[in-house]
Amino acid sequence: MTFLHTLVDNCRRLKDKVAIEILGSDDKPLTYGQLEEKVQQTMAYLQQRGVQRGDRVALQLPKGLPFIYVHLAIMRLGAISLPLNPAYPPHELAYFLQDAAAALFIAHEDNRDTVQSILAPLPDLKNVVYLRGEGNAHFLELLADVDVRPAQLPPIPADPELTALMIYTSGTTGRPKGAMITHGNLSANIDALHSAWGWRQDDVLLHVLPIFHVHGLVVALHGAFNAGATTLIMLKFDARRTLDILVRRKCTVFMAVPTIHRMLLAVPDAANYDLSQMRLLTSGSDRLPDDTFEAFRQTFGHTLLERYGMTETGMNLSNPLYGERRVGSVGLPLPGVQVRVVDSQSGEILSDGEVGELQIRGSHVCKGYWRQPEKTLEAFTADGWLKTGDLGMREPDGYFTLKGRSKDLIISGGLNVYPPEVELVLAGHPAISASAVIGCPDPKWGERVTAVIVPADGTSPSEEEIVDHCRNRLAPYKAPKQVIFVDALPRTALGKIQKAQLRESLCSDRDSRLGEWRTGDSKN
Ligand code: MCA
Repeated sequence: MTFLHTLVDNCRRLKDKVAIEILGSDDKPLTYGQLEEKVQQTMAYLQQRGVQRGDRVALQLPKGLPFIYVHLAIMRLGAISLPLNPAYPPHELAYFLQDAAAALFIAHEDNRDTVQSILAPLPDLKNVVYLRGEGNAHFLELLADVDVRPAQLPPIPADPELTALMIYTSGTTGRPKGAMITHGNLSANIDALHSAWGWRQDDVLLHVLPIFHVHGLVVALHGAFNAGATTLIMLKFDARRTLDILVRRKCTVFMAVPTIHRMLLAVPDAANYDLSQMRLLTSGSDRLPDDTFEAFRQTFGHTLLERYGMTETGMNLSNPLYGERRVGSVGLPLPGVQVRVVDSQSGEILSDGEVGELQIRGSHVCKGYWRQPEKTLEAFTADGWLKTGDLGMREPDGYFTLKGRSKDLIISGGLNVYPPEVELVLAGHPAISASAVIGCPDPKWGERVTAVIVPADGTSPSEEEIVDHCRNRLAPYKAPKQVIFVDALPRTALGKIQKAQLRESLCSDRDSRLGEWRTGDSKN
């Protein structure tokens, strides 16, 4: 029984119950029965477009019902759903479509120019569909012409090894890699979270996250579908509106990243919102600072439940629903998840209290990276443990604490930014002789992407010019929020840039504390 079997079962059982409501939209609330109907129509539509089992179907759509129908229909056909960030500039988009050898691309009309500019060298891409306007209306027009014969739709994929979803992750070296997430992985993780977080059919989830990441798509949306719960979708995060809806719509579940929790705390009269009906507020995708944890408890009377996950695995560790939610800890392994702490040099398994790399094993861990067998080999040990690149330790009572990263990674607002990717783009600017990209503590984003630049001889590039250069080539959140010019970069005897030294000398943690930001400005 996979996640999709449970969802279809819920659609039958809870036919008249609202599955999704898109807040502030003309689209009517959608019942579970209607969801199944639309997914079946979308399956038939995709079949007409030639989609077959195993095909990669890329979707770069705004948050909304068409995204959800298409994503579920792709997986139901045994094809592979490849959700993409709508903000990718042409350069990044072309890479993903080409690498995945996507057979069909469903995009939004607003992105037509970008898409058209990159189509020429994509021989596998047989078909591009553009959806117009906001909401559901145009997609429903497309579906209206489809002749659905349920008997001709394939059965729900039952093979747990079949890839259902591909999400790209970057890395410290080389090109982004598509993590192949199978039906078995999705089911294992959803089942573990269902019991650990006590998902209930009468839960109401307020969903504010993007749906092209594992957090918003799998943990939140699939989690609610699996439980037969109701999801209220906010299309664009707004802190005050979030608080307002949590109260007014009697939501019970909310999932977010520390930046979002800080934004809620920054609403001037936040404490006046009575969230006492809520039963679960989670935090993840980035470390939850102690002061945010405490401020949240004081302001809203709720202890955030911090958990730890990765695109390759979904969720691994979680503080308990009942029992101590420990500040600074990512909690205990979820059911079925094996976690160990290893000395990454010697491979030795470390004892409680010793800091090493966290390694993960279990049926929720992805089967590898799309068409990158050498990267897959590097990422796993011979006996199947995924090397996370995160440093941590286990307390004697089983709680795990993160202690840093062995990989060169910045987390900004819950989004991973790999410095080498930004440095590569900076290297293409003629007025830059050398650069290092580091994360400086930031009161809103957790870390802000900071570019340290040595200008080329005889040039004096402006900060704006450098940021624009990056924005034209990278998704906006990866572009530096700060540029610092220096004469030279500190290097080791072997020429390696000493980033720790740069962080120490150039990052001021003056404004990294929550209080500073809450009373200061809230600019990006
Ligand atoms: C938006 N901007 C950002 C970020 N988000 N800059 C740096 N880091 C960010 N995360 C920039 C935009 O480019 C824009 O710049 C300006 O901020 C305002 O954009 P806007 O969209 O209005 O921002 P916002 O609504 O305030 O968004 C902040 C946000 C968002 C809601 C915190 O970043 C967000 O949804 N983050 C959650 C990410 C997430 O779901 N991560 C899960 C992946 P300008 O105006 O200059 O153009 S990790 C995962 O899935 C694993 C499995 C896990 O464990 O969870």
